[in-house]
Order: sequence, then structure tokens, then C-alpha cells
Amino acid sequence: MSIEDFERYPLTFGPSPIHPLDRLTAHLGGARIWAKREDCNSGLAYGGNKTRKLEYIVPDVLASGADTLVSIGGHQSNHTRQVAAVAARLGLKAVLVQEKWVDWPDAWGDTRLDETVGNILLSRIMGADVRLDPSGFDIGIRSSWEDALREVAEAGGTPYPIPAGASEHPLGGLGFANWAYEVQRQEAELGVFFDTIVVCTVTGSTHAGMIAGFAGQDRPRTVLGVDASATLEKTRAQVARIARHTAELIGLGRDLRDDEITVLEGWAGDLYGIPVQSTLDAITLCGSLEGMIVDPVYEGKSMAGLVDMVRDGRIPRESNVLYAHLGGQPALNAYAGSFG
Ligand code: 1AC
Repeated sequence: MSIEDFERYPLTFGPSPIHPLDRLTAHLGGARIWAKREDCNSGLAYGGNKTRKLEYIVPDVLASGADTLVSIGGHQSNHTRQVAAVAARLGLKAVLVQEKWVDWPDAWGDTRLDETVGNILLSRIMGADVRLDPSGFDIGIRSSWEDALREVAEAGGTPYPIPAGASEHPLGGLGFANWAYEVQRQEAELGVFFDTIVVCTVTGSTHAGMIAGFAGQDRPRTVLGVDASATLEKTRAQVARIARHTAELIGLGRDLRDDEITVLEGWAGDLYGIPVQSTLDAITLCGSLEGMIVDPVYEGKSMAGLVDMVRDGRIPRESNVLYAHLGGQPALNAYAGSFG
């Protein structure tokens, strides 16, 4: 089997754009920085990394005869927003369990933003059945989600289970394994080789898929996953498991080495979803230098990691770095007070 053998239901515009970040590069005075933009990869509710994963899951949804996608995330989950969009596009229902993954009043002292604006607002607009749940953050399989699946079935529906971030779905790593091959084709067009990839990692399948996809290519490169879960060991274990599973699915033909799986600590802060000073600095740096918007939960943290690693030389000056923008911006609305 190879990635080409898997059916893909088109939800994206095609290859996501890659462009240089010249002013950020000049500001850091080091490696050449580029971005690959999953935040503008689709017309479905602003797209994002999960839209790519869902391209490989939708054929299984359609084959299953399901009428309801059942998924889970935090109140500001980008994943559940993209599930809601895909359900709307397919004419299916969506039941979304939205847990209280972030227990933090916005700087204005108001937690209600978290459950009303940004991603959750978009999911409601798209007609999803949004179910708030008081449980806190955890990247594992959740009983609230299993309850929702049972309730849909008991009500006569046919549920299709999509776990958090689509990560623990058996096909969840394929979207970003394919991304790795897409990067290789774009490199040939652009005449550049990205020796270093920087990506945010939490539930793991975006990062894991990339690892599996790049592992099958001739030229070695470094894939740096920047942890934003603040539950480092769980994320490390999940990335490794999904990367190995995906590598097997796409016929890599060898086991992944441990040194191909890198999850870095240092920019998550103490808790998932809570921006720290380096996150806020990275957000305003990208906004003011490049007009590129990154978010406080995911991309602000991976960008903070990139900035530090270029500055301190962990990413060498002669590197070509590809920053994976995964598209978390809608959550920014819930953090408005941080920028007031
Ligand atoms: C955590 C999966 C995740 C989301 O958006 O819900 N990235």
C-alpha cells in the first residue's frame, strides 16, 4: 500500500500555499522561514488541518451509511468546527461534545466568551448539535463522547465516531502523510528543500502523519513538533503510536526510529489553552511583521518555539524552515482581552 491507494474525498482547494516570511526572517537574522498555510486550505468554515484529515475519513463515513458525525473537543476546538462544516457539506448531522478544556477567565474576567464566540459560534451557525460538558482537558478517549455516540444510536440515528482531533481514528494520520508528499512536489516547483519542519502538536496525528510521510522520502529532514498540550508524555506516546501506525498503513516497510519522533517541551506553559508571554509575543510578532495571524492555543506556541530555536541556533542559520500553519485563528475571539 502507499498513500495513493487511499481514497480521498476533496474538501480542500488543492495544495495549500507555501510562501516565504521575509520580514520575520530578516528580524530573526537567521534561518530562512517559510509558511505552509492550512488556515486557507478550504472554503469550509476557514478550513485548517482537520479538513485535510477528514478528506481521508469521509469515504469511510459514506461507506458506513452513518447519518451523524459525533466528535469531541474543547469549547474552542478547531477540530469540531471543521467536523461541523464537513457534516454540513455532506448533508449529515453533527453532534459535538465540547468540554471545558480551558478553565481560564479571559483577561476581562469573563469565561462566557469561551463558550459563545470563535469556533463554537461557527459550529452553531453550521447547525451542529453543540453539547457543553464540564470535563477538563484530556487527549484520550472520553466517556462523554462515548455517551454521545450511544445517545445518537438510542435515538434511532447512525453515528460515525470521530475522536478528538481525528487523531485516534485509524485513518487520522493519512491527511498529513499526504501533506509530506505535497511538500515534496511544491519543493520541486519552488526550487527549495525544507530541511526543518516546525509544527504544533497536541492530539498528535498532524505531526505523526508528517513523520510517516517524510520517512518514506530520500532526503532526511528534521520534523520538530512543539508541544502545546502541557501533558508532554501523553502527547509523545500518542504521536509515536500514530506515526508508527500510519507508516505501516502507507507501506513504509520499516519501523520508525525514535530519533524521527521529536516532541519538544518549553512553550506550552503549564496548561493547554493558556497563552504565556512567549505565545502573546509570537502572535504580535507575526501579526506586525507579516500580517499573518496565529492563535493563542496552537500556532502561537509553535511560533514561539520556532523564534527561540532560530535565535539560539538550535535551528541552524543556513536552514530552510517550513512552519506548518494549522489554522487555529478562530479561537482568538475568545482571547480578545489579551490584546486590549
Ligand atoms: C485538539 C484536537 C484539537 C482541536 O482543535 O480540537 N487540535
